This record gives sequence, C-alpha cells and structure tokens, in this order.
Amino acid sequence: MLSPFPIFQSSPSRQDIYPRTGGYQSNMAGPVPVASSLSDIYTIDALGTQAKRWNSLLTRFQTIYGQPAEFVARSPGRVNIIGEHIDYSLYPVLPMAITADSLLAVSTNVASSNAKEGHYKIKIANVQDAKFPTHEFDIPYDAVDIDATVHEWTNYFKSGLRGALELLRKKHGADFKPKSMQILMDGTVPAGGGLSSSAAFVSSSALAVMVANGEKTVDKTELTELAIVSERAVGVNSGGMDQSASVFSERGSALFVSFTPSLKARAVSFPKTNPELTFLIAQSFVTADKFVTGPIHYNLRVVECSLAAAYLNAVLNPPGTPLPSDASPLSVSLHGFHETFFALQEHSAGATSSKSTESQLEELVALTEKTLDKKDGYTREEIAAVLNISVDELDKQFTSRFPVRAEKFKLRQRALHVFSEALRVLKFMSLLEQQPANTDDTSEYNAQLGGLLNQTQDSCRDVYECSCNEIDELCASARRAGSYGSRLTGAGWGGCSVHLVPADKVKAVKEAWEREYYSKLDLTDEQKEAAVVVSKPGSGSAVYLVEDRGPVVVDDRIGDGLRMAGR
Ligand code: NG1
Repeated sequence: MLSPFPIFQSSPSRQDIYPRTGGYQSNMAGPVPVASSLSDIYTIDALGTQAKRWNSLLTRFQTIYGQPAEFVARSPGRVNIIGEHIDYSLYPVLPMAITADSLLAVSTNVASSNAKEGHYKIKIANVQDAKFPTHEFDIPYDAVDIDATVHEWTNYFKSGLRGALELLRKKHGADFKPKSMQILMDGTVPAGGGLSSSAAFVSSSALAVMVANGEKTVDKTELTELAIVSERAVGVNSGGMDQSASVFSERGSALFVSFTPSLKARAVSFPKTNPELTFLIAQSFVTADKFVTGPIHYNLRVVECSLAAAYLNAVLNPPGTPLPSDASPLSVSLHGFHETFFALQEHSAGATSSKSTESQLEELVALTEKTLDKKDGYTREEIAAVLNISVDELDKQFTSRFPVRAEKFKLRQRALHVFSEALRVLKFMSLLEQQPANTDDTSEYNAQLGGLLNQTQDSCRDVYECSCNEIDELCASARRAGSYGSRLTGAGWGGCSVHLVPADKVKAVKEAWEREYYSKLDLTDEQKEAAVVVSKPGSGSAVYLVEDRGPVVVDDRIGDGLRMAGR
C-alpha cells in the first residue's frame, strides 16, 4: 500500500490557483505530449514499479510479435472529486487523473500480404491473456464493425479505432487507408471499479491509431471529443468527464472540465491546509457493469435527464420553444433547458443584468420541486402528452438509441440531483478560490469542502439512486473515523468511493475499513493490496516513442528519475 500523500499543494494564493487569466488557468488545449522519460508521466514514488511494468510490456511485445514495439500510447483512469452524473447534462465537473492507466504498445510493421484484399490487419493481445484473449481482425478499409450486443474487450479498441479513423478521413480524405497494427495492451485501471477503465482504454486506443497512422501531433481536444463519441459505440450513453480527465490532466492538479459552449479543461490546484488533506480511494468490490445494467441504471438516468429537460421546457418555456440541440448523448440536456429558460426570461424582462449561475440553479431547484411534483415518476403517456407528441415519437427520440427498462421515469428526482449537484460543484470551486480564513487551523474550511462531498453522497443515494449499501457503509465508516467527506465516485451502483481525509487520520480510516468492511469479504492478496489507494493527481495521455529511445531502464539513482537507454 502506498504511503499518505498530501494532494493539497503549497500554493496558497488565489493567483497560484488561477494564475493566467485573472481567475482561471487558461485552457489546456494543445498536442498530447511525447514523453521522453517515465518521470514525465508518473510521480516519483511510482517510477520503480512502472519501469518494471513498461520493460516487461516491451519485452513481451518482442516475444509475441518477434519485433520491437515502435511506440506506447498511454491514457490514465480518473477519480471524480465532485460533479457526479451531471456531465451528460453538460454541467462542469471536477475529476483528476490517477496513476493506474491503459498502455498500448504498438508496431505497424505488418506485411501487407498478411491482410485480406481491401482490408488491413489488427492483431491485439493483452498481458492478462487468460482473461482477455488475443484476437486478429481483418478490417475493411471503409468501416469498423462493432457488435455492441456482445461484451468483448476488443470492442473498446475498435471504438477508439473507429473514432480515430473518422477524424483521419476528415483530415486526409475519404479514401484514406489505415495501417495494419500489432498491439499489446496492459491496463491497470480495475474494470467496473468506477475509475474509468473504459475511457482510459478508448482514449489510449484512439491515440495509438492516430500515431500509428502517421500523425506527428495529436490535438488533445480532438482526441477527447472523438473518444467521447467513440465510447458511445460500445453501448453506453457516456458523458465526457472521463475522457477529458484521461486526456487533459496535469500532474499535481485536479481538472475543471466544462462542456459548453465547447469542451474546455483547466488545471485547478488547492490551497495549503492545516491539517493537510489527502484523497483516499476505496474499492467496494461490488462490480458495476454499465454495459450490462445500462437499461435500468446508467442509460436510464441519461434518458430520464433528457426527458426532464424536455418536460420542463414544455411546461416552463413559452409554447413551441425548441430546446437547443447540443453535445449531450440524446442532444437535449438540462443545461440546454437552463440556458434557454434564463435567456428568455432576461429577454422578456429587457434585463440589463443577468443572475449569477448559482442563483439560477437555486431557482431551478425550487421550480423543479413545484413543477415536477409526481414523486413516483411519470409514465411514457404522461410525458408524451405534455410534449405534445405520440408515445412512439417519444420512444424514437429518447429510448431507441439505447434500450431502457422502466414503467415510470423519475424526472423530479433526476432533475433535482442534477441542478443541486451542479450548484455544489460551483460552491466547491468557489471555496478553492478562497483562502481559508485561519491558515494555522483550516479545520472549518476542510469541513466545508468535505460537507459538499457528503451532500453529493446523500443526493446520489437518496435522489439519484446510484449508490449501494456497500458504498454507503464505506462512507459511514470513513466519516466515523475522521473523514471530512466521503462519497461514491464515478457511475456508482458499486465501484469506488472517494474520501477527503486529514493526513493524520488516514491510518485510522484504513483501519476502520479493514475492521468494519474488508475483513468481512473474501479477498485475494491482490485485491487487498488494491483495496485502498492514496490518490495523487496524475498526468494525462502521452506517447512514448520506443524507436527513438529504446527500452525503459531503471536508473540506479531512482531519485534522478528514469532514463531511457538508446539501443
Ligand atoms: P464511470 O462508469 O465511473 O467510468 C460514468 C461515465 C461518466 C460520468 C459518470 C458519473 C462513462 C464512460 N463514464 O463513469 O461520463 O457520467 O459515470 O458521473 O460512461
């Protein structure tokens, strides 16, 4: 297990938090970095383990394919600090990348005679070959076929491939011919663990395809946008938080991701606190498979949020007002309703000053409580009548993309969670912008940050209904042992939890979990080792060119980082 690491930096001034544009750090757009050493990618304490892992990946590649890899594409998993289940309603979120990641070692040196006429060849293997068997595909130049009804690990690669090829065709013309690739994958983000293994895999796959096909630089925004759309091809109506965190993150900072008017990410650091604060991530070991449970969990929530947007629009905006078509999975979102509602309100009042987003969200919470008063949910017929469309039309617009199973849609609860969670993200950000009043003892400030995380958990459990007993137990146990704030992170219904813990209580919290939770499960040594990690904000996607630099070598003086030996 890792030792406690204070994620809160010693950069106390507001200037340090948002140095460049008088309030916020500038957008972090630009190309995906090409790493020249592992110390460009990982924090110092991770270097020893990572160097061994990279070396074994490259050695195994050579053994499997009889030739060295040309490059490695890397994208990490993430933990979300605050802003749960609101990215697909297009409200900003605050995740950070973690050390665990997806690595794809690649070579394009495949004889063309190997592939069928009019096709290119993809050979893909995994270091965990017993769990993820090797596959070979002959793929026609013009289309990548993905069978989303089959749960197959290579679908994630194929969806990154498909998205990257769409972009390459836009750039180089419709008759662009993709290269054959030989790939060996090593992923350390636990699948179904709430840390976004799928986004790490899809983003690294898309990045690998771009580089394999000769792109010298890969734009981070383009990569993120294509990874978001690609992941939807695997059967999940996903939002954009995970892919943004995976691609854009910078070591040492969390990431504020906003989705409108266009995708933007900026690094956010934290004021120095006393006691120092640490984020702990704890696995529940309840596997939440979004793909399998989508029709009653994740995809249903996406549908409910879009239906809530359409319903509120029909009732609260003038008759016939269209909702703007946007980048959300079903093209209409609560954020779109929010913007339309206040734009019309200001227009009709001839307003000279607009309300703050915080007060707008407070007003929306109150309006939702009044307007969507059916606590047990709304039937298709009831919603269709208000939208003035047939039930068939409703199904076509909202439930045909991904199947959902529900008699009633809980529009009230879903809208209330989304508006109140969007408000909590703003409150969290505004706390980060402030200096704690008393820097000798910031307990009260720490408790305010933690309080917002606790409110998120309450809302996820009671209103959005995406927690589970095991996560609730982990949160309660952590709070009793001294956590300021504890909540599920990611989609929920199992997976992981995140906890804001004073550094001097980390031991007590871990002991409490062991006593009250983990000791009651039948865990393997490997699971015990992975159960709790102290999370540091890690860096985002990167490419490492093996050809230029040769295999990874651990320097004796690990403190100097790692060097890459020339061949
Ligand atoms: P997970 O399942 O934890 O990777 C999912 C979505 C996110 C976001 C969160 C809930 C995907 C790939 N990810 O995260 O976009 O909606 O749930 O906040 O679908």
